Amino acid sequence: MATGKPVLLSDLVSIASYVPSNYIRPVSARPKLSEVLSSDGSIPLIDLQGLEGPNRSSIVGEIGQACQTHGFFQVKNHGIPNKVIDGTLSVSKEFFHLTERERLKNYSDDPTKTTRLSTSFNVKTETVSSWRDFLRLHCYPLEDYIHEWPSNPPSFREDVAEYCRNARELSLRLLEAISESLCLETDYISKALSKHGQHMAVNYYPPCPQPELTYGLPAHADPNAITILLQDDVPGLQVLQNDKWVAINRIPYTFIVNIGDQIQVISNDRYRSVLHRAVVDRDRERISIPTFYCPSHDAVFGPAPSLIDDDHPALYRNFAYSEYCQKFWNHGLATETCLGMFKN
Ligand SMILES: *[C@@H]1O[C@H](CO)[C@@H](O)[C@H](O)[C@H]1NC(C)=O
Ligand SMILES: *[C@@H]1O[C@H](CO)[C@@H](O)[C@H](O)[C@H]1NC(C)=O
Ligand SMILES: O=C(O)CCC(=O)C(=O)O
Repeated sequence: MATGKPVLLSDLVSIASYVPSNYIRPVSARPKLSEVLSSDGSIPLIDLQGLEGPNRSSIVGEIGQACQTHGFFQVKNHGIPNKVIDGTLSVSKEFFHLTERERLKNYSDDPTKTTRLSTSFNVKTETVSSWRDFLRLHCYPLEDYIHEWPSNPPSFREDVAEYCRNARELSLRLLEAISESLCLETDYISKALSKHGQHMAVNYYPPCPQPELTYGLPAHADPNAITILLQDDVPGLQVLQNDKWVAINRIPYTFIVNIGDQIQVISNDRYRSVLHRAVVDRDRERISIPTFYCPSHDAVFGPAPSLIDDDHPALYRNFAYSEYCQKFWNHGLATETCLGMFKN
């Protein structure tokens, strides 16, 4: 760590006016930014206002439809106060603006650590790096992890914990709605997650002099159950829809939600865990904060029995989530998801 050479990308870029060779993707694997479609209207925006009222079944139906056709949707009137959103974004940005020495207190390249600052995706195994630094936190149960979090900026723990409690609440409401949309018991998915887990990444993408050569994060699907994405106003997320990359523009104070691999498995492929990626901006830094709502490691997954019949045979074998995670991290980020390894 004390080699004199910057460990984090954010400390390297202050001295680079070009993309160093270890960040450059082969020509065939570049983002081809000129071919990316613009988003407007391509991802459904769902109003959660009446989710707990008499209109529940129609909102549940909209959520199910979005999971089936897009694998992604946006939500408004989600119950997370604007000041919690603003506070989380601003304290996250402040963290990445602390001195290198201060940030490196949390540096580790060991992916098994429950709290760590690192760079790219998995520096130990990858051949090409990604244009990203990230702080990864475990968030549930909060009291087991919060003492490991950065204590600088001084309000970091309090602000981020408040966001985590809210994001968990929203995740649970959405998981209930998704269960119902599959005609499963309301708590079916929640029970399938066993003791539940909640992880968060605070992604920091510094400005990049040549965005067409590299990724913030290359295409991947999420291995967990459901992901809720908070982001600032700099675009960067792209989602694969009908074999074309679509750039998603943020609507202020909404969240982007996507289905992870475990819900695709439970749904026996009725719902889709869709590839997405992050590209970087020439002039502006970007912050994105996904909450990964997860099973605990002992949870066992397979298609829900009520979704299997002669016309819809079980597409996956049963497996433990711990096995899935191990395959995911060894596999690296790749355009084929890990789901193929668990097919019947
Ligand atoms: C239910 O949905 C209808 C149609 O979208 C809307 O007009 C009505 O205000 C909603 N009712 C409640 C209680 O949210
Ligand atoms: C992270 O840094 C804070 C200081 O900001 C320190 O108290 C905490 O123990 C560190 N956590 C880990 C896991 O290194
Ligand atoms: O930065 C983004 O918008 C996407 C982040 C993401 O996909 C991830 O962290 O897994």
